[in-house]
Amino acid sequence: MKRFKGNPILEPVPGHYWETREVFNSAALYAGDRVHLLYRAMGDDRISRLGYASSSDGYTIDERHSEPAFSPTNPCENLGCEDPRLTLMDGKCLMTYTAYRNTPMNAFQISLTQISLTDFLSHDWNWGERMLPFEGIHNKNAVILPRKIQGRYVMYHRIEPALCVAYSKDLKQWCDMKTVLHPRPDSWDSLKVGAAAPPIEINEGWLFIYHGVDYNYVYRLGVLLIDTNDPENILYRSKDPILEPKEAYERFGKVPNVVFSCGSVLLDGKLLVYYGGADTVVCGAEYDLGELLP
Ligand code: BMA
Repeated sequence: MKRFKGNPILEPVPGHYWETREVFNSAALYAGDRVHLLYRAMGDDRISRLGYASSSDGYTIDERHSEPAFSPTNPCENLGCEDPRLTLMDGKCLMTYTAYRNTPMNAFQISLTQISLTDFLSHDWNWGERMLPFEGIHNKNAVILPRKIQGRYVMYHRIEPALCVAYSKDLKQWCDMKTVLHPRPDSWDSLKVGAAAPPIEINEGWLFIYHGVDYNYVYRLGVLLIDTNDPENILYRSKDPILEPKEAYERFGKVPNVVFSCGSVLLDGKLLVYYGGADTVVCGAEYDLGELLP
């Protein structure tokens, strides 16, 4: 495990009203020879919007927009759109995120939308309909597999405290929900577990980074390997975390002791993992694929 030398790679910008306070928890997508990041940003109004930045090598940001790429529009997200995850499939970018609202009381749920890859790459933010796969259910951390299995989309999501799966033919109706991963007693992931980035297909199966929380509310990352054809069959779960808060930018910030990832890309045999440090900055860490696979 190696943290990027340039960490943090994104910090708040005092001149941008929507990202003056914190930037963190970034989705990542590799397309058109670039790594694209959509990150969660907060300003003085405490509402989460999504900002856009990109990189030609994955390590250094060489493009960053001054306006958000995605902002709340629905009443059910009037407190913000949080923790985006992007999946590229059939020329479309599917985006899942947490819709957070304060009416009639504070509540969060998963929302799902999409944009064509062409619009995404030309930064024409023509996002489609915002759908609520499990309307009214407190749920977060949804990721969609980049390939259908037996004709159905596969989503992992998190109903506290466990990681669940659900299936859909049309992205609207989701069914066959099941729990696939529970917290482990006396471990770094003893309180709750949830998806990090959407799983990546490799020869051995689906490489799936997940987050675990312990009773001290320390957020760490671990790794799972899932059966290529059976999303419910977990072949491997790392005993130890692969990344935990150690650096000052992970230990101190709005929420201390947090590494939280929503995006990773596989580039030249290296997994680049983008993560939020202490809910305040965007960072990166890399792994040789061989290191991650026991
Ligand atoms: C989770 C989410 C993340 C956040 C994490 C740590 O519940 O809200 O956005 O990074 O808590 O505070």
